[in-house]
Amino acid sequence: MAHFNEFMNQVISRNPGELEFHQAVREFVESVWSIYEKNPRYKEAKILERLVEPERVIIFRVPWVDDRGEVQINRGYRVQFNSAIGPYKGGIRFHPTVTLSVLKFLGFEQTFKNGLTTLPMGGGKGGSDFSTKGKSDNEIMRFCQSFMTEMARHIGPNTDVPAGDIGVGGREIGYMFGQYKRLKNEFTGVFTGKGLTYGGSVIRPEATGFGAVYFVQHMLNEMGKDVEGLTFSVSGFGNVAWGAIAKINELGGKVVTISGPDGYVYDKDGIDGEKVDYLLELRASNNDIVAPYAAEFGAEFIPGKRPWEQPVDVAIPCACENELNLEDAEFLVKNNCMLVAEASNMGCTADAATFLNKHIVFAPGKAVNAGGVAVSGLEMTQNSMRLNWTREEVDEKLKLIMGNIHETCMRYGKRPNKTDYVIGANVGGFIKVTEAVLAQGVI
Ligand code: 2IT
Repeated sequence: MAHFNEFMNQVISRNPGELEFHQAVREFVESVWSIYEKNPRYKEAKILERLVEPERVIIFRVPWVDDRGEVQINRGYRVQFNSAIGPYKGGIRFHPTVTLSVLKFLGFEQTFKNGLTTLPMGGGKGGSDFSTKGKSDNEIMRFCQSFMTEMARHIGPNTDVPAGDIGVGGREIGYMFGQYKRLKNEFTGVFTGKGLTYGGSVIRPEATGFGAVYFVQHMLNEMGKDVEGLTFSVSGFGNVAWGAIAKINELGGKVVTISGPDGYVYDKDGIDGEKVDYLLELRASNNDIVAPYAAEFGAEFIPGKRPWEQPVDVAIPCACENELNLEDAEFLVKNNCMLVAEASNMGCTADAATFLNKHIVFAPGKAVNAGGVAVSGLEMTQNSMRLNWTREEVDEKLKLIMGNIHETCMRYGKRPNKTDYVIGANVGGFIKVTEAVLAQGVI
């Protein structure tokens, strides 16, 4: 392990202060280190040293004018992490917590996640410290246009294909896609998550949540169990939570929590029917709070807390990185939770993930949430073919892909009494990307 520590020290000193990036690299490299050590082909080519270095990082000024006529300045980024297996692919995040470190961790994770999907997509991520909270539609449009005015010169349907992420949904994608088309005078599949009237794919909004639940279904089946009759806690109230909740209901499970920056909602009767649609209204309101749900449906609202203190069978973090810490993990295990699946990227802190992986069944974001980017890949295919598949066709492909990712995790992570999904996902993604990097020489 001495060499591992040396390797990590180098990563830390080359990327000072980038804590989220260090965390993502450490978790990944820990999983693949023994394979790396044993394989002279990988070592001589300095594969790991290359994989932790983004191919390109673009940082730019995003000036715009608010509704009062005041000039505002935000910072924009696109991290083009790895293009070994396809054009850079990954979302755009608009949130005040966006930093270079956050986007590098996300771009790094995205590279291996995309490798797991079996589709030809490299890894990238972008965004800005801009917040849509409290902004008018016109302000959001002006910001998106300014952001795209710079980003347009760095992306393209065969170069880099962004999508949504936290703070970037159908509305923001529409504005950015529109500006790109106007600047380039080209109608191409340069963005995924587009609206259905202009090249978007059915099921893309639901895909991350649906895919996560398909993955959890496979995990449960391995344990001789099923979604039906189980109780779930979910965090967040955006796209991912919404899709997951809808699918859990469809499969006969019950979801009792959602959460926001203001606290969490406990709905003992289950979040189903019109309550699920209400989540879309909450997000569209631009207020970033979940308390109104409790008032609307007579549920309990617990301010300032996270949902992991509630006893459930399965917990699915759907909000953001490091949203479930060791204390939360200990609570869950003590309350007999049997499975935690990250639908958010790096949803658990490092010590929480280690604890959960040791005591119960745990799966990391890059496997669980890959359904989102997988349907983005299917949107790219449909755009290239200039046709649209039906809901049934896309859903069938999404199910197949999630099943394949689960199989990959089993292939590399199967242990005598349970599957180590962290090892399985990291090694599966590593081998796919590494073989492509090796074949293309020192570039
Ligand atoms: O984290 C993710 O995988 C996403 N935000 C989706 C990326 C994509 O290109 O659809």
